[in-house]
Amino acid sequence: MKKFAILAPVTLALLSVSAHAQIQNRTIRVSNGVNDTHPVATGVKAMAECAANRSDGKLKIQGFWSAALGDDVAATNALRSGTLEMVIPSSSALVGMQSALGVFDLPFLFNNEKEADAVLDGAFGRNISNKMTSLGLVNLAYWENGFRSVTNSKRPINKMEDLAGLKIRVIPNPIYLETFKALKTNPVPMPFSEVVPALETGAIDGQENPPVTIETSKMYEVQDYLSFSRHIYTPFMVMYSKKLWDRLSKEEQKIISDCAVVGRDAQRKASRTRTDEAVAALKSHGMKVNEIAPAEIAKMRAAVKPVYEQQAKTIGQTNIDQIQKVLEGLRK
Ligand code: TK8
Repeated sequence: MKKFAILAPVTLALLSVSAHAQIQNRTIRVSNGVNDTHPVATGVKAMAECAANRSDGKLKIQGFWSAALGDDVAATNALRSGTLEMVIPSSSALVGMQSALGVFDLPFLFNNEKEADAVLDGAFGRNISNKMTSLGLVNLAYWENGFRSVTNSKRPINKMEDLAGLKIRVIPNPIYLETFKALKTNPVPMPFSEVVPALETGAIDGQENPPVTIETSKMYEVQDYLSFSRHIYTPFMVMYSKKLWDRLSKEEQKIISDCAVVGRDAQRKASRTRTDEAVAALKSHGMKVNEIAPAEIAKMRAAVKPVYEQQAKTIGQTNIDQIQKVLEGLRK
């Protein structure tokens, strides 16, 4: 008893000294494919402020934009080899590394953002995040890219048949390819950083992305029509290099993972408030924007339904069953 009474305060003092020393001066680079005007920049700013506040300015998170450190795949590979700290890619771009991520690309899977948030922030999302660890990646949070719609330079898409024959750039992965084949387009897979130049030269007729990405990437300069297909919801993943993560102290890890969630909330809020503003801006730049009648969307849904079965081998039937079960539960 006596010994404890003397030792306890000493131990406590030592603990608090070491806790302080466990936060070092660090610059943490975070790579992005989108521009610094995208809502992701709002999220990175919130994440960086949070990390600075909680570390007395020692942890500095610095955003890099427009694929300056490489596109989604290249930058993610840099994390795997431990030469870059962080990346915020679309999950869809990484299906070649982790095929289970394809589950999020199933067409017309989510009905709204609320469903996406519940799935991504819940047990299903965590289970998918855990699958990234063996690849040398620590997923800290899911942010929002959003519901994707089709743009092109030829014609408005009012009915499913209007898509036929259009050369549409897709994210390189089999779920996108098969979805856009089922819609009778000519899908052309390429990394995001090549899309605007390819639209400019006319190598492709169109592409598909959420309105905020279309607007912040200035696609209105090279595209005439935006038609709201809202065919796939894409999350962004906020990942840290596992090699470098393992060199951080527990305190540093805690700050960065908490702040990725603080950033998430700011990012999703910005993404949602800015969607309508982006559409208004696209119109003011001369784009023709149209809704697609529900009956036509229903036809598209039916046309792409076989993709669920066709891609089960890639994605894993269990993953498809699990996510549908979660969604059914949410829809009750
Ligand atoms: C940005 C990409 C992009 C995505 C795509 O790095 O490739 O179309 O939607 O926003 O992740």
